[in-house]
Amino acid sequence: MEQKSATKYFPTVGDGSGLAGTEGLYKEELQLALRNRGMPLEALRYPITPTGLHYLLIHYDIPEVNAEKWRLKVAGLVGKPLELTLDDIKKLPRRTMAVTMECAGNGRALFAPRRISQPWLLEAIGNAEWTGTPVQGILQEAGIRNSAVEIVFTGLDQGVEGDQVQFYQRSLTVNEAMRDEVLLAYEMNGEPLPPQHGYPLRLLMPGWYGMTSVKWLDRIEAVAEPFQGYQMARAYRYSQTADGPGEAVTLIRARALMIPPGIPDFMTRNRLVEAGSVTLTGKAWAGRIGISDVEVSVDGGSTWSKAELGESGSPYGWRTWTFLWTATPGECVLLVRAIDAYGNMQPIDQEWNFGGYGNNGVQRVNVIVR
Ligand SMILES: Nc1nc2c(c(=O)[nH]1)N[C@H]1C(S)=C(S)[C@@H](COP(=O)(O)O)O[C@H]1N2
Ligand SMILES: [Mo]
Repeated sequence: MEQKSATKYFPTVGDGSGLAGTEGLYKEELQLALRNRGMPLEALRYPITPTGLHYLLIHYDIPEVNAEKWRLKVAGLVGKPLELTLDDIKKLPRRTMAVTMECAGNGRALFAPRRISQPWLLEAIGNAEWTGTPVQGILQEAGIRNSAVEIVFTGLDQGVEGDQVQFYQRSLTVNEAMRDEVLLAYEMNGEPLPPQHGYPLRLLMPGWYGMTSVKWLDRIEAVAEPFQGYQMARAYRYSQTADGPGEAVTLIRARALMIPPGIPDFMTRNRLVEAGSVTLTGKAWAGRIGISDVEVSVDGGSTWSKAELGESGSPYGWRTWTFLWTATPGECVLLVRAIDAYGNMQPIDQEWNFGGYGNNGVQRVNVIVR
């Protein structure tokens, strides 16, 4: 299924290790950063992220799709292979959900050394409202066979990665794919998906890091063996080395983020805040696990206090937290951390891995109070 190539087509960026030190940024990282924008952290103020502020991650090119001609193919170990039009899919049971999406590479550029790739700091997030139909229904209609162990989702976008020519592909076990909340989504925030978010149809896997939510879906295939494509076997592994197998990256780890208070310095983004009462606020999430607490430190991490948690609206969406701070003149570092329902606390520094995945180390905001 995966198209292997023995050819090395393109030069390597950097010294060949795949890693970069803490100084500077390669032009190629900047090129990726300009294609894949992040959500400015002040947009944490919106309960539902406006479409134009939601982060983007596109490995290759945004494919051109003619929705009239487009069909979703459902194939492999099924009794009745399907070819569905967008209208066919829109007639199926419809569900709308707010879902926090986060790229597995969020925090990558805060690791030292860092993997040469999309250099996210903290902004690879968004919480849109997605509408679609459960994957479950389509697999049942196609008559998925008992011999199927995984479902492979293939996008229309093709590129070269790790010297392999490939379509973007990810798989899920049948059990995960059959969960109620897993959608084939055709609307974002009440509008048809925009090109950059997967028009006309994408997978939406709430609670998992974003790589699983395959955009520009072309086909869904039930298979008898765990799928070993590049994006499963090579990328998205927690590993200490470039080629170590490591553990698969799956669920979103706990994270809280703060709207940087006051006003920014243009260059450093450090903050200037007026002394007095300041309401610190932001959002917190932990994939499908849910948040139990959010804590704030206004003294660089020496002491922590509980923040107040808002309603948990959607089980897969973020929650608001707030904390009243009496700011006194001087310099300080503000921190915020989330604890998930299993008691996992965001670390100050997350354990390093080669790909730069799952770095939920706490946010630090440098502030001058005047
Ligand atoms: N077909 C396809 N699907 C894809 C990708 C891609 O490059 N191609 N990127 C994945 C990654 S790594 C992430 S984080 C999310 C980003 O979704 P968004 O751009 O809608 O925020 O889409 C995922 N789905
Ligand atoms: Mo991602």
